[in-house]
Amino acid sequence: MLQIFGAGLVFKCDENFSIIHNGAIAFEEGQDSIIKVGDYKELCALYPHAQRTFLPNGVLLPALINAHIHFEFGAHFAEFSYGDFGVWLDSLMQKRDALLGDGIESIITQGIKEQVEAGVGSVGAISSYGNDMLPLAKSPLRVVYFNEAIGSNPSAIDFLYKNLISRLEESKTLASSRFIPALALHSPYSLHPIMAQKLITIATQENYPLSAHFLESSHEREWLTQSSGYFKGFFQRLAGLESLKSFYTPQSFLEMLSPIKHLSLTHCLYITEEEARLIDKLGGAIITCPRSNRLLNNRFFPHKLIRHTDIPLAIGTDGKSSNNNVNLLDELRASLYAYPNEDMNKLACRLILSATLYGAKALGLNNGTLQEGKSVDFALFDFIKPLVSQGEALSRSALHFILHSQKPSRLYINTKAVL
Ligand code: MCF
Ligand code: FE
Repeated sequence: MLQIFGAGLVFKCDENFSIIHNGAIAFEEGQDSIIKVGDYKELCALYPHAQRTFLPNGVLLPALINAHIHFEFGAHFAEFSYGDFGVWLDSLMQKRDALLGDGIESIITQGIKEQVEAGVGSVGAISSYGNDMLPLAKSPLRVVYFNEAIGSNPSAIDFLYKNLISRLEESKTLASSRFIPALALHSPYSLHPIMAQKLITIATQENYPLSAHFLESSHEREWLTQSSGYFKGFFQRLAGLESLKSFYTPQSFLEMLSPIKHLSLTHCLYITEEEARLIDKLGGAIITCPRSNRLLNNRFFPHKLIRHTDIPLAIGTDGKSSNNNVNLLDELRASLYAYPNEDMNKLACRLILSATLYGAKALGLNNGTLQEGKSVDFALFDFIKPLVSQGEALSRSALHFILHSQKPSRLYINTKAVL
């Protein structure tokens, strides 16, 4: 059965942030490929037998993409300390075991529900332990499932590597167009190069998306460039490690990632312009998590760093260990207030692209934009009044969308109605 979904405003989420007034998309049920995007009336004339839905006050846009989220970190309430990465990490290490107690399933289910109810269709899920694998595979979400590797102590590497490979193998048995196995290197300060190299080889051979936390804190920059500061004490306390030297420089870490096709680096709060150019050369994406960055590092990603590059800037909520919730619409709202020197309407358009087009680029997905041939992943939000009145510029609707959107009235993922 052919379906037409339309709205008073359609955000195509292409590079120019084109908006169609009274637009629509057409697709065949069960076929994950948009057939046509255009004027609602024209589509109705073209496909007279299609089933139609039209919301005159609504906004139709690609289902949102939360490019970086940890579903496993959520079993706590007001337990972590914020304001500095070292203070946060110490508080996390102290409470780590308690985080993974009973009830983890319901916490993950709650996180999935929060995604759907914010209009999120795809997630980049960073999995530290594998507890979120089955719930995510069974969920309606499109999931790029990043099996995360961590471990700097050479004596533990064998065990940690085997554990990671068994998680990866399990995730491969669940692979589908909606569940994509992938790999994550936790960060340059926490992963031994032997393990990193093995995983990069696997990701390259199998064409897995690969993600890493990168230069999130000033402490990380100090450790990578001078092998001193907070992390020196951290490793001494952790394992009494002998070789108290960083495994990489920022540059050597990035260069090691050069064979990866779908590369994303999360946070990047402390990269230099030169490192940004290198990320650009590698074809990498950056994922920013603004509320987490404010809480842990007192900083927002400086947009000027990537102004002269083609780096896609995607957005994520991070996990509940560094946020009050994992609602991507709240993340967009918070971001509006993070850049007081930027033009508000232009910023709003860019933020919506970071949650759609650039999220898809970061994760290597065929969605995030309403265009023929793209996946049938879309959200339809309804409002009590149109977001633009007659004679006003359509582009002002992006800001009002971010301010007022709560829960979509329809959400389709992989051609299936989820809401
Ligand atoms: O992105 C934030 C902050 N930076 C690094 N790691 C995490 C974040 N949220 C959760 N984590 C997890 C990470 O996956 O923390 C654990 C790892 O399993 C401990 S090491 C910081
Ligand atoms: Fe994270």
